[in-house]
Amino acid sequence: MYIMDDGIRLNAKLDMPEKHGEKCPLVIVIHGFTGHMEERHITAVAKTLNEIGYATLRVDMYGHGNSDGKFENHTLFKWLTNAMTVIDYARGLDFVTDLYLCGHSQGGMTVMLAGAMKHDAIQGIIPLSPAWMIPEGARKGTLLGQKFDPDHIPEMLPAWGDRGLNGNYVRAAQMIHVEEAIDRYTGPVLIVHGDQDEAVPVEYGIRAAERYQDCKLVLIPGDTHCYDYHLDQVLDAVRDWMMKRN
Ligand code: FER
Repeated sequence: MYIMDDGIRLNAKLDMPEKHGEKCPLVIVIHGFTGHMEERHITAVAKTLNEIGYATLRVDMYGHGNSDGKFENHTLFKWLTNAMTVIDYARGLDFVTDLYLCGHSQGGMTVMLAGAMKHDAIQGIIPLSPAWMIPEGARKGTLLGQKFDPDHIPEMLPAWGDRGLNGNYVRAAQMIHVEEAIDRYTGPVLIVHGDQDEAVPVEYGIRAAERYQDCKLVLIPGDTHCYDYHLDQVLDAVRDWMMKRN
């Protein structure tokens, strides 16, 4: 299924809970940078939510998975407008009661920002290992393990593997201030972060949790960015927190 965002097709998959009545709550689930909706940790989180009565809407964001747009042309601005469109789509579904946002890494930062922008439309957010050091890195000139002059951004940056990334990604990221989004969102938050995260230092999960008004933080000892060792503990954290809300 595709959700249209101003001419861009966003590949999306709706999974209903195992047991449900006419209506149920729904969680939008967003992958990270270079990721997609079929990644192991993304499908596992969605399945866990489906088991406890939540529908899930997994989405491939601009330039990722089977959505339109080129990876090299994606920016956080594009992901944010994607997220707002997907939230509006979900709110328009007849069966949806409450609405939650869950995202991993760059998708985690996206739900922090979209949660602030759409705070009146959602009941809670779950940033998983949120990569909210990206704007800071863009301003300092350190991203993707590379250094560049933040005042003279290259046209293209070499990104993961053989993929390049347009310098406009960095320009957009430089203008984003996640602290403002944290302060603006006063609803409930669950942050989960592995303390051996090699891509997003765990300190970012801790700092965000301290700054949010109403946040539960679950640290996973020994785990990595994509939860290679203890995905089950991530799922337990999400299940425990969401069970109390439904
Ligand atoms: C970076 C480190 C991590 C970066 C992006 C990420 C664009 C995002 C990771 C993810 O979403 O999984 O330097 O630069």
